[in-house]
Amino acid sequence: MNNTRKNKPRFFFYLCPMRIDILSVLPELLESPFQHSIMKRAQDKGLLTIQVHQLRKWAVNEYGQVDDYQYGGGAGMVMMCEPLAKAIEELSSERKYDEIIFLTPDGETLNQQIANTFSLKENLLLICGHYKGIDDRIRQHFVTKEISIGDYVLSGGELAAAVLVDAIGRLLPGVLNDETSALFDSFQDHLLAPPVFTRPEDFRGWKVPKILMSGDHKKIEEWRLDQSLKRTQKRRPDILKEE
Ligand code: 6GU
Repeated sequence: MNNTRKNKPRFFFYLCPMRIDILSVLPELLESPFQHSIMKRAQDKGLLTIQVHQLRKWAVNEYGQVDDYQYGGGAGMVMMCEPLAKAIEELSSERKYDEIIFLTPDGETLNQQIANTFSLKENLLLICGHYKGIDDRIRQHFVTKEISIGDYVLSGGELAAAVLVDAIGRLLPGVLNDETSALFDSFQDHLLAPPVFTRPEDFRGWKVPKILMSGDHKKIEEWRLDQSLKRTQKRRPDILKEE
């Protein structure tokens, strides 16, 4: 059984933050994304620890080599077994990972449900690939999940890792100001979010829907649900759940 938050008493949420380790040859790419806004708050509150590790620390030689030509020929380098295996084994000796996730365009496409599931874990290890990818034996023997962030190719897994960490981090209890707000996100209930408005009531003659000013909370909720449904039907009929 994986070690999940599910079976723990609620106060453990605060004593037992999530930890995410990330293996990368470009750790600099992952500095800024977690130093602002909600990801910063999650870390400041002690709810999330993110540790980025330079894979070259486990390089095969003094030149910092972590990649090599691929067997069978062809352009592009492949990330070698040894640095990855050593890194994964060393990190795994310090804590037990619930999942070892490889970011790759041929992985399972990330969606809200996957983010929700990962947000219940305690320790995640993310592996960012580069070049032509990583030696397949690492995928076979260490990796437990392979995740893509969409059907397009990025030059490395770092930006995808940043997306995944953000999607997970904001779901951790206590991270969002108004904890209920993640419940009303687009995709959380198979619906897109309704349109939102703020001051002024009239901008260049473009008016805010009257119902939102009515103070009738029941009517407003009905209107929002109706807007969500219409939006989803029009834009994303594929996510509408049949109930
Ligand atoms: Cl996870 N990695 C790379 N390199 N490209 C991607 C991706 C991941 N997801 C979509 N494109």
